[in-house]
Amino acid sequence: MAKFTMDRNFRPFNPRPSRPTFVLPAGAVDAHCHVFGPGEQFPFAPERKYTPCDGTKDQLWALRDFLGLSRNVIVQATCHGADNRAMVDALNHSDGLARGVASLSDDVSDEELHILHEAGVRGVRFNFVKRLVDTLPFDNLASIAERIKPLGWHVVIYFESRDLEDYYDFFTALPTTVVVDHMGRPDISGPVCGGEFDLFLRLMTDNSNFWSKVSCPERISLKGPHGYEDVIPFARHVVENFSDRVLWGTDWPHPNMKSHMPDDGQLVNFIPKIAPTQELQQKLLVDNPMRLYWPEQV
Ligand code: 0GY
Repeated sequence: MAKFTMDRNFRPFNPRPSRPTFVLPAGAVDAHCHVFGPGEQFPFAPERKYTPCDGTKDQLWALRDFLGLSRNVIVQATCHGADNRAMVDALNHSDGLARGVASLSDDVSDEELHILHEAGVRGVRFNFVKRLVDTLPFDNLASIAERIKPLGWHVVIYFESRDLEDYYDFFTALPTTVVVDHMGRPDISGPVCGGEFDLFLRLMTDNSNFWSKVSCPERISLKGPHGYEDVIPFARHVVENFSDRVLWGTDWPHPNMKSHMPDDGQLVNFIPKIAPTQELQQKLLVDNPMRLYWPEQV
């Protein structure tokens, strides 16, 4: 049985988050979270760039219930490579309350796609963050996108803002709905409008098949753990301008956080700052994720 030791600089998640003061609407979805292992049961991938602590499905359900969430979208973490077994096991033990986003190799079989779909996978993630993965060539990714399109799946893309220009044409040629992780990791030292963030806003404005997660203020903030105030104008602008195409998630168990480990209760309290009305909160937390991940129940 494989034994894994978490990287020395890997920060484990906060086991005792605060209880949020913001009361989530009924049916709220955490649309970006992961499971890690447990490594002994679901080994981490040989090609991984980090070895995390375990973050199990039962711990994820406990967090969901504690925060007042109802459902999860579990995004395959890079430490598991294209071996989706830990994520699929979580989906299969979720009583239908979790859906998934997989990582695929380009030789994935039709049978495997069928099994993933049956388990509740509704998207594939293409990751362009170099510290996390060796990304497949564009041609291979394009052929994966063509394969998953007939299943009604979407593509989730994770990249850093400085790379968007290089990837723009590839992204906009994708044939499905495309969901951007964490607003494309903006450099928020610039302005919301009139600086580097303009390219991301153009991507969203000119391409109605693009959605964005307004998640991870803890990764984007330049100020650290005390409220993430500097992220608010960026995330709020995205929520207000693309209200039917935004998603929110905790990003639990928060892989590779170096500066601090966020308090998940505080992340929930951040929501009304970026989605200040009940109508926006309902779209961000319930209506949008339900339309994308549980359309048969809408
Ligand atoms: C995130 C962010 C990160 C990690 C991963 O799959 C992953 O390993 O996505 C990161 O290190 O920025 O969305 O969880």
